[in-house]
Amino acid sequence: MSISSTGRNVALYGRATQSNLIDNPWSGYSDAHNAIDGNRDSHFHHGSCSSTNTQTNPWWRVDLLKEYIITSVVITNRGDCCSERLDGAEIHIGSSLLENGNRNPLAGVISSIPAGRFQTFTLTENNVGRYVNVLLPGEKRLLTLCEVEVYGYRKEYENAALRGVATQSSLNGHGFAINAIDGNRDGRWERGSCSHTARVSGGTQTFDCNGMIGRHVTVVIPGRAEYLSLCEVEVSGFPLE
Ligand SMILES: [Ca+2]
Ligand SMILES: [Ca+2]
Repeated sequence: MSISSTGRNVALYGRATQSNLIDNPWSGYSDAHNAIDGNRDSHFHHGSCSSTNTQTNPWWRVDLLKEYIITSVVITNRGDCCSERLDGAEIHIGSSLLENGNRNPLAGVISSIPAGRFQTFTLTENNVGRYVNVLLPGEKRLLTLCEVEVYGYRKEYENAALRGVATQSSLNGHGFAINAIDGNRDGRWERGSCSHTARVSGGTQTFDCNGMIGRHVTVVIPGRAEYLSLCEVEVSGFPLE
């Protein structure tokens, strides 16, 4: 799995809870948070899996604290016992807490995951949400999850250039490179918000980059001796977290 195309496991920064906690000597091993501890260890007695009690419609939820566009969910099943218990579990993603988030749109269904294995659910729809729930519908069900990884990126576009660093091939007067990323579109050279030279047109043009991924944005006039003056360069995007 390429981090650059899927984002980071944002569940690691979230908070987990579940419908209840198993009521037996193993309860100390079964906290909801065990499913987002970054550990896929599937042996229940190693203490890195969550577990509810046997009940009707048990559920588990991670609150990502912010809304994300979620590209995939990776679920690790218990390895030492009872792998069939997870069969039929539903993955719900959304930003509502109605019925503890279990009414959010259905993003996938676990048909069966072999003992101790993980399964990746790649989400092709526009799955945006703050909450990821795993709901096990039915009576007398017990929900155990050894790890739930949620890959995605932040929803909001922002002008990423404002947090960047600018440089240029040379300097003319007070046309510092940083003037083109100061958040000010003012095109009047004398007001000190343009880079490099006084040759200013005043127009604004938007270029659609169609989802390109990158760290550097370069503006170049190729092949001839020329001045390059930029009053503002805004880069709309979101960080691949
Ligand atoms: Ca775990
Ligand atoms: Ca500017």
